[in-house]
Amino acid sequence: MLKSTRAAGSLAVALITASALMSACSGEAADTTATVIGTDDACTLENDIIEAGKVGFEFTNDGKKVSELYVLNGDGDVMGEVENVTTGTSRTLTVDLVAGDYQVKCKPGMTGDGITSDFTVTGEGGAAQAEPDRTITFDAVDFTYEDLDLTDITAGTTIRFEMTNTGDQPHEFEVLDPGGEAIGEVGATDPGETGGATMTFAAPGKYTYQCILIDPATGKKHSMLGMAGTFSVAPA
Ligand SMILES: [Cu+2]
Repeated sequence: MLKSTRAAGSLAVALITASALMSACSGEAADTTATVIGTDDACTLENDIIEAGKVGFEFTNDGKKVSELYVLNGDGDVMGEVENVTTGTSRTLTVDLVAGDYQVKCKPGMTGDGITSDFTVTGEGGAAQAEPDRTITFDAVDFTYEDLDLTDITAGTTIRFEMTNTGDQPHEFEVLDPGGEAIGEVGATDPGETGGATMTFAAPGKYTYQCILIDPATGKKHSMLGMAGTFSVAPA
């Protein structure tokens, strides 16, 4: 893939390295900001080479549909997401990134495969994702998660999830913390495929998991058809 944006001058326009610019709307201070403009048929990242560290992706939805923004690593793992970004509004997604190849993905209408843009992270900064303490392997079928064992998780644990789709529709596995914020997800995974994600359970409490892809036959989210549940994370 051609990465022709070598001209540092044009990068500086879109890349603003000033923590002072980060507003209080994002819990985490970013080292760098990057701008993503989503429409109903495009997902435009204004710079495709980004310095390693905490990157604040300022996502503006210029489309007519409600949208989402994801950041994916080279393995296709979801590194972070913001959902329910309505027309004409902006949200910031802050993700800690080490050097490597990544994608941003906009999902207008919050369904389907979404639209991606590639980018590269360079430099020495950033914190690598925590090494998993263990792996939980399970299946997704239409419309339930099979062999999903979410018992005995304590706060501070990092878990690798591996989901194999043995159903007929794409499925995802999104986890929300006790405050309702997404902490990670196995992104939409096609039938016959296996998707993965690594998530750290920072706080104890009641977590939720769900698949909110839409069933074409009923127009309902899979979560309403059985692909949802809760589990407890015990204090460390
Ligand atoms: Cu599903």
